[in-house]
Amino acid sequence: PGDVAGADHPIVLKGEYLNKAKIADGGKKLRKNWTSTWVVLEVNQLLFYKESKQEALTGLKPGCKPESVDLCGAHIEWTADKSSRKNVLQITTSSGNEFLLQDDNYPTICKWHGAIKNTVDSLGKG
Ligand code: I3S
Repeated sequence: PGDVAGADHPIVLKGEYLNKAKIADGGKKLRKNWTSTWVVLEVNQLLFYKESKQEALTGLKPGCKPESVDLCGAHIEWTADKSSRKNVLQITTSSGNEFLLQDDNYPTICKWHGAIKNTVDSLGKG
């Protein structure tokens, strides 16, 4: 089973809670709704779990799947104008999905920005 989210791909950055808002789906703008999400970075995708326990259950419990974000062809950038919050980064996928990730702790969000950017760049080199 090649594409089962969270099952087969090496983890680059282990789970941590970040604030997440999906602001567009397939290019269509969505109403912003910030939620705290358990985020895991794998070599080719970002996974959003509702809670940390859900990561442990994935693979054990059918249907217990995270939301996955394909990083191939994606863009990541800091944004100051999509939110009044500080330390906000934006990920735009090749399919036109847009996500904001935020944490009040700057070193925390910097670490995620750097790791996601490295991943996007390495996938780009193909
Ligand atoms: O970009 P917006 O629409 O000002 O984002 C705010 C809204 O999502 C708001 O929810 P309501 O539209 O239900 O009021 C949130 O409570 C705010 O947090 C959003 O603004 P920030 O600046 O926090 O991203």
